[in-house]
Amino acid sequence: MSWQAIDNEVKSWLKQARKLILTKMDSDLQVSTKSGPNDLVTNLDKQVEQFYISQIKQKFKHSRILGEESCKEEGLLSFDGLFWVIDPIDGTMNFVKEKENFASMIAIYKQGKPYIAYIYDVMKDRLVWGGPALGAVYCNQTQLPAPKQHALKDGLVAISCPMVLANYRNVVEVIKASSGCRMVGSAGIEFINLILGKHCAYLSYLRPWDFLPGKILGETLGLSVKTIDDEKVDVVSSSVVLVATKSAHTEIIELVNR
Ligand code: 2AM
Ligand code: CA
Ligand code: CA
Ligand code: CA
Repeated sequence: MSWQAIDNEVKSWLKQARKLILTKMDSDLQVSTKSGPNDLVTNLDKQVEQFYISQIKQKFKHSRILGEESCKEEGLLSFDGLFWVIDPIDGTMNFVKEKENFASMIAIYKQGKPYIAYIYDVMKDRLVWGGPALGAVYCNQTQLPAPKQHALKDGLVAISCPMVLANYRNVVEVIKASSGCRMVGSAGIEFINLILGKHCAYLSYLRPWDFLPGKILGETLGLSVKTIDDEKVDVVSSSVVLVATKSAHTEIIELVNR
């Protein structure tokens, strides 16, 4: 099966999910909490994830699926078929409070290797997609150049979640050494900001469905995606992830671990 066949299907699912979200977000939104008051899930997170899963199961039989809101399969990367990672709505808090700055994301591995990924900024109707399958990344129909290798002093950094700020106190030095700090609240949108060359780094505690789509896209364009300790990111566990231009990466690792 060609990547184009997969791509046609996935893009049609993403557009259908967008329609569902736009139709229901103002009139039929049920919000509940998961691990605490700041960890939300809505009926639309669940509905969109179930929609993707049913489509994958119908169209791509030799598949395994890891979805944030439902199924958690193990032994994934040893699998020789397609491995799908789904984050139906990334930035659920933004979705509920702001009604913007959230993304729908899918990462696909083939025979254990990164293949193709999608980050869809739903409200901007902006789809960033691509990966090793095609050796390129696009924003809608436009092929993207590799992001400019901004050094830390010339770039904005995004730093998310209290856990990072509390445990890595030198992060303040990173902010001081940069052009400034931004916090969007959706890992997917943060990855888009790096991929489009708007920011030079993003630091956050993330789970596989938060970082895998952006990792596939970012690495295709030469961004560095490592743990805060400068280790390889384990693709099936959670870590404090640093996404950065190569030059900002070196400076940040030095500052944080000083
Ligand atoms: P989510 O909205 O899909 O849960 C918010 O800073 C970003 O971190 C979002 O991309 C959010 O994804 C992710 N995140 C990861 N773990 C989280 C948690 N326990 N609570 C809230 N957001 C979390
Ligand atoms: Ca969540
Ligand atoms: Ca997420
Ligand atoms: Ca989510």
